[in-house]
Amino acid sequence: MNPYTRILSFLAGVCLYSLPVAAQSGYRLWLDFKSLPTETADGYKQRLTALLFPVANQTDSIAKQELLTALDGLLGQRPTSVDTPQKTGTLIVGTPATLPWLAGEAIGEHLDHMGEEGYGIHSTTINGSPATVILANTSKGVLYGAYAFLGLLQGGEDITQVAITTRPKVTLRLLNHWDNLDRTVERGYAGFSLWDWHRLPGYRDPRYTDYARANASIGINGTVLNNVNANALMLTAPYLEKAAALADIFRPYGIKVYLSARFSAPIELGGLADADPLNPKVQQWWNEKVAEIYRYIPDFGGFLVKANSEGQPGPQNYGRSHADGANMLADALEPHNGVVMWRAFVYDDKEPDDRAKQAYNEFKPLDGQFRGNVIVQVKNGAIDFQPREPFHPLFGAMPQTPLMMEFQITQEYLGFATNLAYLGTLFSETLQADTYADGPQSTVARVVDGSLTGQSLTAIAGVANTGTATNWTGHPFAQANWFAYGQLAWDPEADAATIAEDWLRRTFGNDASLIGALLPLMMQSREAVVNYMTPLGLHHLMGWSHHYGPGPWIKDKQRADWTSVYYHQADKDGIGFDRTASGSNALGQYTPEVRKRFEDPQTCPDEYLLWFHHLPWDFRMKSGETLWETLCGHYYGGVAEVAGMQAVWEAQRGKVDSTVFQEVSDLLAVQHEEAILWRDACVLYFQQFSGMPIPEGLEQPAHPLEYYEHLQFHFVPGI
Ligand code: GCV
Repeated sequence: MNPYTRILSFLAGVCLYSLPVAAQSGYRLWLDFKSLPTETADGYKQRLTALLFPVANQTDSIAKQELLTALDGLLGQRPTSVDTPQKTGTLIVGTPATLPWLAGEAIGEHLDHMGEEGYGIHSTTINGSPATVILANTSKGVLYGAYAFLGLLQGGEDITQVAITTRPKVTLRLLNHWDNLDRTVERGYAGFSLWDWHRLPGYRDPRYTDYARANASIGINGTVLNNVNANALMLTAPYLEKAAALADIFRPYGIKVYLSARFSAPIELGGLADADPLNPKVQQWWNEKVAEIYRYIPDFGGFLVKANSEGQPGPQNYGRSHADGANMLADALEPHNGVVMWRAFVYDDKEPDDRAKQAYNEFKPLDGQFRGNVIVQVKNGAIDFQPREPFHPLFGAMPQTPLMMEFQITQEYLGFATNLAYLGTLFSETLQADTYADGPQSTVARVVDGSLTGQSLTAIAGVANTGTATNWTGHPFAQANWFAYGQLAWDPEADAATIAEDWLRRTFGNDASLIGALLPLMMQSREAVVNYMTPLGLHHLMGWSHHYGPGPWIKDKQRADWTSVYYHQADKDGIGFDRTASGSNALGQYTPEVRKRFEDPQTCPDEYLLWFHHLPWDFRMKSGETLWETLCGHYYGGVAEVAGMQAVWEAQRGKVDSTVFQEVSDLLAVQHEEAILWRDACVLYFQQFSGMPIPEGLEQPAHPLEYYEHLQFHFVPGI
């Protein structure tokens, strides 16, 4: 890097917040370090009068600048930069390289537990004077520690007794952008792609820095820039140069760039006759392409691949397996330390007996056949990011293969950017699910963090919900899902409620009544969506193709498993997909303990009942009600819950920024209408089969079923 570029990129590094103040509503995310109440600030000021932070590189500079700016904002006091600990309270920040003497202090022993990316935050005494120390083995750890420390202050935590030592349990913590080169975002509801490809690499939008900063603040260390439905052009020199510009901006924030690779690129770009992974010319093409990428991006992370899925090309086009395809790319990347993230979201185009079984059927036999730098990326459930799915049966079923989790942060199936749905609960529910792969406590979290099977290559991905929207995510509360994903990627055992509270405090401040009201609202919000969209284990009932609104009537499409009737199987005799031994036996893909939990409809948890069972409308639920009554109860209950959320929010008027207040208020009103739409459409649709009345006392739908069936939505975002 020449000196001029270095200065420019440093300035970009410290140029926080690119938008004019008037347009900033929500732009600052959880990093808006506004002044704390005087009493809280005064409590901190004494301990934070001086800052001892020797800077060795650009990452250190960023961390130092963040601390100085944020402390100024929070406390109205900028600490004095010093070279030695002071008699007054000093904030000491460094690594063994920048502060060698720290390793000799008692707190230095914590360094052994921090690894490459972890950090410690400890209140201590140095030379008899109070000190707060942020220490780490690397500058990246220091940066994470600085953000975490500022989070403590935002939350009003007592910093006289802090003793935190932490390291991430998962090594690669990534966002997956389903961003296309024309700047549309597949299943994106927050505007267009952040990547302004046309103006890159010449123009480096300061927003790229703010993006990196937001991710670093929650421990995300990688980003896949382009859609898994990949365009081969992404691998051409002009686009690699653009990607390299982004990589340069992200690097000091500890974020690596990855790319989605189109499997047929050797044909499209290289003019080869095929893309057969066992064709030496194809291997050679990839070797050279990968070497070229590393010339542009020396720390390139690797490829994400969607192959033989939903029309994407892949090794099966040549009679080869997923392992053959992944290994070919892995061999090209291995000399450069790159990885292949090979997606298990596959289903073939023959009429399947049950799409839920297909990934397991294709991948389980390949266990142990992948190269060491391949990790198989598995969605949280076996169908497709539904409001609720049981955990994917592949978790725990491939002990000899690193498996990574793919969550969807963008709300494709949970109401886009109009519905408030806190997803920390969804993510956590999957991570805490017990696979029983190696006895009890074999949670999905332990598959993902590698501890169950001793895997050292560990990773997690979240399909991003970011875009050009001023507030990044469309719905102000969708920021919480980005935040929660980052926290759970760092520690899959983390508690969803604690994360939600942390986000609330960092976003809205520490008003106890506000937190007391909004925390339960967030914690219940996803369940409300489940209730008015797909209760009791129903799934895939959404509108055709754009996935907006209800569409339980969708049928007769080119593939049965793209329709709704395929999944709910409602008829005069009942509703639900029999996945027990008497049906598709998808349940047979789980361990006996999990099978036992789900196989008897009398004991199967209500949440998963119709996922695994086809039951008569008058089936007696554990509550004593019929299935039909319970189904109606959930649909109506979901709408009532949204009305409850509206009331709770209304009570916060005056306690949050007025622009954000109004936006959330308006969106909750939209959500309420959409919830009624879902409820009425689904209840009327299913009623034609149940032949039973909507239970007494519940409001009748405003229109007949035909009205809902004929609703058309044009220009829906995200396609
Ligand atoms: C990127 C679902 C989505 C598609 C998405 C696909 C995938 O089918 O609707 O938009 O494509 O999942 O995860 O590959």
